[in-house]
Amino acid sequence: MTVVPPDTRSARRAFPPGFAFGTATAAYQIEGAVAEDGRTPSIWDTFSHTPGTIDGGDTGDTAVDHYRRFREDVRMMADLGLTSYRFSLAWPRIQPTGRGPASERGLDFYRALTDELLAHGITPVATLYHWDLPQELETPTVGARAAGGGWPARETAYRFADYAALAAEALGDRVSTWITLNEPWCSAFLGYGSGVHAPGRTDPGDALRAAHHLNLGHGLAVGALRAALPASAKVSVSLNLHVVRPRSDGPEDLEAARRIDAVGNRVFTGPMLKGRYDEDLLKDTAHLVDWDTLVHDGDLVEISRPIDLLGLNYYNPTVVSAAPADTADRPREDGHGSSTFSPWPGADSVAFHRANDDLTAMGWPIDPTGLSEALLSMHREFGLPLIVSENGAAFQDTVAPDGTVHDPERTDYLRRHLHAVADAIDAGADVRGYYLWSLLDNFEWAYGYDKRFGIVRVDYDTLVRTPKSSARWYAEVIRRGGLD
Ligand code: IFM
Repeated sequence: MTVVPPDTRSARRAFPPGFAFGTATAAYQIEGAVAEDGRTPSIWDTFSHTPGTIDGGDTGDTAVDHYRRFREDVRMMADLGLTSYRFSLAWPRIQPTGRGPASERGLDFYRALTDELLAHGITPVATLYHWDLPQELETPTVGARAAGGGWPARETAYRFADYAALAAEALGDRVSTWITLNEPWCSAFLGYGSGVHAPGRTDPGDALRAAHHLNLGHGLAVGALRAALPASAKVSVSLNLHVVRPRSDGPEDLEAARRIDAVGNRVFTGPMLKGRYDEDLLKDTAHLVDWDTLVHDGDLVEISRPIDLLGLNYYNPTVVSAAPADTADRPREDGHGSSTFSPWPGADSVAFHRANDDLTAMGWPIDPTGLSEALLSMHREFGLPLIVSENGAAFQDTVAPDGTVHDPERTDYLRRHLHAVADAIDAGADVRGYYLWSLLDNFEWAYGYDKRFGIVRVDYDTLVRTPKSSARWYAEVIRRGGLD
């Protein structure tokens, strides 16, 4: 990957006409109302209610009550001037058991939300799966299999495609851009590998099986969306591709980087965008899974159905080296939570390092050059139009006595990363939009509510929303259509 030097010009940098300035959220992180209107538990409801899984014992039961306050939230988006909004559909709201017909009450919420967005001139972008698998598909209570479902089971991919069809049939007249999966790496490797995400399983073979079935689910869902949507609709996927940097040019560190690139990136981009799993990935993981049995004839054709847009979620680069033998068993500092089980099957011999000490509240190093690199490398390798489907930062915000929140670190992070997007566009990448993570402070998965990513503060006692100074800054960028 080529490092793009930061832009040193002070002139105004405009984004291309029609560039989407958005924010992103996910259903379980903001909606609350988990038992409302027929919604059933997802794996995240079960996981977050399991003692010891989430910091502070937090759950998404109430989250920020977006389910009831969505009109107020859309008004706020309109006040900020957002041109687009990326949200996720809760599968257990739309198809409560993960099978069978859609729940009209569940769909009504998304009909109302998208109507409200459109009425305010905000383009909705819907993600089908942001991690909230119906619990009934993880541990079926009926049917032949009483346990051992979830993404390691092939059937889940087919259920996902059915759900995609139901969602598209109901909302296809309002939503023109669809994202199949959000960060399937997290679903597979944090959910079934390290176990720091729901459903909290820790089997490297299952993690790889989950990855393949997420790929298959994506491909089947692309087919289902195309069948249900008008030809003008855009179909995409959001990948948290790891910008992997070897700590040195030594062969062992290059080998560490190759392994992480294989199981962090190419495990998804290979089948989805090239119709193949790379030989080195298959070899690295052959002792963990029987790929010949796992991948059926025709799967790769299904998975590589063409998409229109590639979504990139970027937060920080990943620096790796070969690990000395005696450190291989220690919990790793790879920024993905603490577990003695690895989310990197086939890469036990890799050590993770911080790229620098300029850290967000997540402990993630701040390095916008990684965003330009990733966009350019995706552009060169796949030639697809791109969106930044997530980018943002958690910081410990301080509320002033008058209730305002001044968050210059977040503004600086966003400014530098938007410049990195502009750098990539200048260098030839076709980037169509930027979705800031996140609109509101919300439930940050295993970290609970302690980590605040929002440009709008949520008081968790009163649920009152207060735009932070970063929100006012972003509104100004949108108003001008560019950066100074
Ligand atoms: O909050 C998450 C989001 O759900 C997926 N991408 C990363 C964000 C920050 O951790």
